[in-house]
Amino acid sequence: MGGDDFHKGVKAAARTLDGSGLKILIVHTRWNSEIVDPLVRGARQALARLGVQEQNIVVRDVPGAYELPGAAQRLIRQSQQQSTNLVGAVVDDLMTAAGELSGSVTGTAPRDPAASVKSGPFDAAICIGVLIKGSTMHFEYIADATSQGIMRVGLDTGVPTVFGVLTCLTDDQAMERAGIGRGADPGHNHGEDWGAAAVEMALLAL
Ligand code: DLZ
Repeated sequence: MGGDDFHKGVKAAARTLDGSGLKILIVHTRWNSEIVDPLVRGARQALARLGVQEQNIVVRDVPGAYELPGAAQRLIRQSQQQSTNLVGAVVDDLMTAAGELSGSVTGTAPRDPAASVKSGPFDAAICIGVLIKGSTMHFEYIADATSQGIMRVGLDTGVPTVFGVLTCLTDDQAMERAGIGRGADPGHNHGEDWGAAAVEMALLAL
């Protein structure tokens, strides 16, 4: 490893990723919002580039990084519970069929499946936040709890949950990783990688 051909960061997936059938949750913090907001934008841009429909991206915010795992778990569980409501699903299907039938009878255009909100649970989630070390031990405790918590959300719910939390020693480190660095090179927006990771993990199959 090393030398001019060394590629730091994630190599693009070998297979084509089609996110057009996916529903993705983004939970982000309001702490450090000047850095978090560009990261959220980067994630959304990657999702759009991979075909995820705008209406199938649900975005919620929480105060700080410590709240990310609990919020993500609650929202994922809600989406899973809603989709196990079989009566609702059957009614939904019947309504769709009736709408399409009436469309064909009246001559109006059939429903465009690409433009509709996908029902069912989230296929993946992305937790986005920025922790910047201060002069106390707060950083260590929150970073540890948040990273462990986000891992647990993914394993316990079965929904891939991307760790989109920067844990930086300085403001400049965080800004460079959000693509808004103050130097000549603004850096790379890691939110783009997180969006792509969510689609890749949602589509993971044998
Ligand atoms: C308290 C705190 C501190 C000191 N630093 C950050 C930070 O850099 N990034 C962040 O997202 N949140 C921080 N918080 C807030 C905690 O994550 C949490 O919101 C509060 O402790 C309330 O539970």
